[in-house]
Amino acid sequence: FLTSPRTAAVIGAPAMFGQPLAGTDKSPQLLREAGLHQNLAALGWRVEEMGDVDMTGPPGGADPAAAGGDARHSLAVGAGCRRLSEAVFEKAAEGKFVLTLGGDHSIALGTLAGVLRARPDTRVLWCDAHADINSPKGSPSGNMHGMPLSFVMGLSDPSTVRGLEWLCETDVPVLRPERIAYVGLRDVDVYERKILHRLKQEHGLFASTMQDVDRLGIGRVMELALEALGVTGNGDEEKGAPLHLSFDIDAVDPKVAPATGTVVRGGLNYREAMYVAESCVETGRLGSMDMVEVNADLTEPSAAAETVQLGLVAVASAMGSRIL
Ligand code: NNH
Ligand code: MN
Ligand code: MN
Ligand code: MN
Repeated sequence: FLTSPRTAAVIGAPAMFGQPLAGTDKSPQLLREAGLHQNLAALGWRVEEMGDVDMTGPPGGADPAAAGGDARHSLAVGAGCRRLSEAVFEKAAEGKFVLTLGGDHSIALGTLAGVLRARPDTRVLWCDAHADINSPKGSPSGNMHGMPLSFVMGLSDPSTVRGLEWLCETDVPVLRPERIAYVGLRDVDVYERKILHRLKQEHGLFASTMQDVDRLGIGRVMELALEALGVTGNGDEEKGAPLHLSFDIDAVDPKVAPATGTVVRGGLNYREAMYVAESCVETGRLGSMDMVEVNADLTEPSAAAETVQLGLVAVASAMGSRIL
């Protein structure tokens, strides 16, 4: 599926309407300024910078009426993700590695729609403290960064949410539960727990928690996750499904990644976070990645810079950076 080997398209998705805190919109630029392109070039990538997608809202401006309710700011989230999905689709279809810089995690609605349309066999590794599988009705917050998987997996009907109608009108295959694996979970809502239990029982969904990391170690957890996804990487580049890594920085412990909107203690340590990225690239199947939820406005500058740096090294690890 990577027919344009070693070419990475970098897409900025400066979204902030999937959650209430301003600042996630600055991350694409901060990641670039911290040296993203130089890092990727040093790893041997040809970098195609696509600039930022407009994630601010529908043409004609924001819709103040959409601020409240079950799916807050759905017009803005929907319009931005529609544009993002087109950009991701185009680059994925060109056979390039697609790196999307968020933005809050609602952008995964756009990246997954685009990558699934171009590469229908795609498997997803979701590295996050949260499950992001709330429905608009089930969500306690109404924040759409907690919902992208519900729509992409066909558990909520996009035609019922203003701004998301395009998702059912576009030829996007549904992401089946067998094709997603969670790592890092430790803050799951009541409604989400029901969904995850059902999907586990009925479809063998792989949903690991921090307790599994404690018990088995990150090495075994990633082995099981990739096995469940069927991307164990036997070196055959022709066969096997593509892998997408959606990396929410809040999967990492707040001591290591403090600059993010919904911190939850007890997360991945620095090496465990790198290991997730490293084991994804080692499959030889990784073709796209999101780096999301970095919010440099929420901490003092040095803590923010460290979080941006962590995002950068996680991307580098996923794109082939080696210790030896
Ligand atoms: N589950 C909560 C919600 O839906 C929090 C989601 N926050 C995230 N997700 N950062 O990754 O509102
Ligand atoms: Mn998330
Ligand atoms: Mn999260
Ligand atoms: Mn099934």
